[in-house]
Amino acid sequence: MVTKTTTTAQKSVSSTVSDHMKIVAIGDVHGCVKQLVDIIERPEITGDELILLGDLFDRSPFFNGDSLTLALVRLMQEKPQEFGFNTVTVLRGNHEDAIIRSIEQGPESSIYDLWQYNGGDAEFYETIRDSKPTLEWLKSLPLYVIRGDYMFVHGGVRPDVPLEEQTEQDLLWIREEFHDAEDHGLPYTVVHGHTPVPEIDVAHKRINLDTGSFFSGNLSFMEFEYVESMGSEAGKIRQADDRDCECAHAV
Ligand SMILES: [Mn+2]
Repeated sequence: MVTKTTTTAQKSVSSTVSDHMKIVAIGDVHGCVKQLVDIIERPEITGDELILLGDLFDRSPFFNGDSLTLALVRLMQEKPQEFGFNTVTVLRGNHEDAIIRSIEQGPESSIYDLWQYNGGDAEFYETIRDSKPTLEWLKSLPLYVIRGDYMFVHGGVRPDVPLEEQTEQDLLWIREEFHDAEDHGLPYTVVHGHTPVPEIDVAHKRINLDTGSFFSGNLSFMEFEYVESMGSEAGKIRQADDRDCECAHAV
C-alpha cells in the first residue's frame, strides 16, 4: 500500500539539462485503477516519459474499473505535465487488439467470444464502440517504441527475427519462445508485460513487468535511463498491419 503524500497536481516535471532521459514503465494495468493511481501519485514518479505496456483493460477487480482506467489514462496523455511527465505513451496490448477486432467484427464473431472469455465486459464494449474518438485512439496505439537501448513492447519478440520482420501477433502474444530463448538476438533490452510473474523478472536482455495486477493486486513499474545521443531511435513507431492472427488465449 502506498501512503498518499502528495497529489499529482503538485508534481513538477524534471527539466532535462543533460541528454539523460528518464522513463517510467508500468506493466499490465487490467483495470486496476487504484494501483495505477497509487503509483502515479508517488512524488518520485516523474520523468521525461511514462510508458504503459498495454492491457489497460479487462478483468478489473473494481466496479467500472475499465472506464475509470480509460478516463485516467486519456487525461494523463492530454495533460502529462500534471502527472510529472513530458509525455505519456500507451502501447497496444493483446487485450486492446481484441477489443478493436471485436468491434470491427461484431458481437457474433469468434474474437468477441474470445475477448469475453478473457474478461471483456459487454458494457465497456458498448462504451468503446459508441465513441469514435476512443476507438480511433485505441487503433492509434503503437505496437512498440524504442528508446536508446530499450525496446518497450507488450508481449515480446520472436528470437532471431529482425525487428522489421516481427509480426503483430508475436509482438502482442508471444510467450515461451521469447522467454525461453537464450538471447532473442535484437540489440535491445526488451521491456515487456503480457505474461504474469510473481515479481518483476529481470532476465538476459529482457524485463517482464507484468505481476498479474488483477489477481495479485500488484501493479509493477520500473525506472529506466538512457542517453538520447547514443543511437536512440526514440519515437519509432510501427502501426499494426497484419490483423488476421490466430489468438489462442489471453491473460
Ligand atoms: Mn495482460
